[in-house]
Amino acid sequence: MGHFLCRQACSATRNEPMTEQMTGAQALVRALEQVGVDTVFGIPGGAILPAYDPLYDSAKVRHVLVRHEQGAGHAAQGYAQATGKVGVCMATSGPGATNLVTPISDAYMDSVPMVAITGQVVSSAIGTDAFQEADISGITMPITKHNFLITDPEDIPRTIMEAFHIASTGRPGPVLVDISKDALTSTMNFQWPPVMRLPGYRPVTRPHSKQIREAAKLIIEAKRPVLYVGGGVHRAGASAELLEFAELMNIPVVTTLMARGTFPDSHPQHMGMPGMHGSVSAVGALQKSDLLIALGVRFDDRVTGQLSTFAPHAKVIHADIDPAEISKNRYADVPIVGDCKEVLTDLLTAVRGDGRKGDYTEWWKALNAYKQTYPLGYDNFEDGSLAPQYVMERLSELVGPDAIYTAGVGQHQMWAAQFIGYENPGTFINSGGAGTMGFALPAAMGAKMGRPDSVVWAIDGDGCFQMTNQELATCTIEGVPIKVAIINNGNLGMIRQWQRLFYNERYSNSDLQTAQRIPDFVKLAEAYGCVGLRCERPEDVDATIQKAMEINDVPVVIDFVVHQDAMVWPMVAAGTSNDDIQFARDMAPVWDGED
Ligand SMILES: Cc1ncc(C[n+]2csc(CCOP(=O)(O)OP(=O)(O)O)c2C)c(N)n1
Ligand SMILES: [Mg+2]
Repeated sequence: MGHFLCRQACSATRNEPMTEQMTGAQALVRALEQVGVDTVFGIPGGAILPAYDPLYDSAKVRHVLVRHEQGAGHAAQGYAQATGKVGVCMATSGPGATNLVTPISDAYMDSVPMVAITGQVVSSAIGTDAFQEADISGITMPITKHNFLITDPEDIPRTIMEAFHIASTGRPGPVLVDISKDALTSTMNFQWPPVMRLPGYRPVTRPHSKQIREAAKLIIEAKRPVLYVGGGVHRAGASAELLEFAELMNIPVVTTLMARGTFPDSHPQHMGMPGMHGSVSAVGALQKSDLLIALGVRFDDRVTGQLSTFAPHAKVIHADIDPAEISKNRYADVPIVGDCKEVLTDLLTAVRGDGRKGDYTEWWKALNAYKQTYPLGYDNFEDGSLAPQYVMERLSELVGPDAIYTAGVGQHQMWAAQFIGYENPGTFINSGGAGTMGFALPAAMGAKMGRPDSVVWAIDGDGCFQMTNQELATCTIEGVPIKVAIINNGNLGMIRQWQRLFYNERYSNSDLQTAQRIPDFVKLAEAYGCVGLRCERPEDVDATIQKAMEINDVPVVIDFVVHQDAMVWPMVAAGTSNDDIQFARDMAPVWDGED
């Protein structure tokens, strides 16, 4: 991501700095062009309106008019994750800006490079409860990597450059630029390139050689090492180095929800996804390990389960570009601050230099036994209704690993993580940290706009879909032919699952009544100018997917009507130990040495 900015900045470097008189609004658009922005998702309003006027003339920046600012934010996230560039969204002051809060917080949790630009009321009115005033920089202070309030137009070009630099370097994240209306309308001197003023912002990317040596020593001496791989490895673009290192050392790999595809699912060393709905083999590998090589991970509670019993026998090497992550949840015996690509490259050199390799014969025997004894599975229903997991398996088979998949949040998200085979980094885009319902559809739109040649499928829940489906209008009008697979179980399924397991089957407010076709998703799709398809029986799944694959001029929505009682297994109940994982209700694996 760093290259993106450098390339833009360098291309703007001339002998004479460019100086020109213009309005702050014109300067904003010019600065966006200079840093290489080609797509902005947003909705205009009073305070940001001055910026929309020069935007109308820009030949370089395409503005996509969304139907809700939340859609703009998630589209920017999808765009960023599909392209590796910074995603950009724009909104007006007050309610426009507050509608961006959810995607900003989502981007913060998942380290997505994003710049959000908001209009603010005129500077003389700030703090007076003026019409459509909200203190958006105050509101987003804890959920942005950095944020700015601009009231002087002269600050606009420099701040835009800084915002893109901060968003895309170090640990990526969202940056908010709030600009008062008078700063947009006043005249200023535009100079490019500006000089950034970011004293103290110097992310460390090169790992310390002493830490690398320590890590290499532990790895060579370990008996049961595991590579615990998170989203940071993908953000660093380090999949090739990961594969090389894992194969050289013959170490098993688990990929978190944010790292699906960073290591190929089909690889014999892949143990699966760890965590609350992870595979027994991945969870078992972590629990029985004597050394976690944790790369770009956060030791999130959804992965560790009860922290005090997580991987109890393991020493920890923890590499992350953000020093604040290290030893935050779990003590790191060998902390390494650095970019995962550089960490893996240096580790490769260190272990090659040493020449020794660990003997993991016993370890692999145990791991392969976990894999064979407890593969992912599911039940089909005797009444001939559709199992959602079967839909995922067929999508995986027919659509394949070259497509980009996005997901909402809930059971369908977990099934998409479990039953679709990912082979390529960045092909599963979902809301991991925040768990934001409504993420899938606008994120798919953004991903498709960033990578128009890729096939993009949104795997959505019937609940999630009802939160952001209005962006289908945007997709149809802007010519963004995404495909949406609604896993329609008629319920807030993940809520229903918890109520079934932990609340005595008291299904309080989780029945969406979608089974009565309110709304009718096929008609809704058609109302938005999309093709709507419905599939209710296993025997129709392949033909329906194939039909959707043949339509490439308009968005396609498939209403997969599935059984309401399908459950996500395995499961580690919240707050309990990973050792108590169940692969089906009241069914626990038998670990070595147990009866
Ligand atoms: C914005 C938001 N509100 C509430 C939740 C809590 N929540 C998590 S999963 C879920 C159910 C999602 O239902 P649906 O989209 O139908 O997916 P399913 O679990 O049925 O596959 C809810 C309400 C959330 N994650 N996000
Ligand atoms: Mg549902």
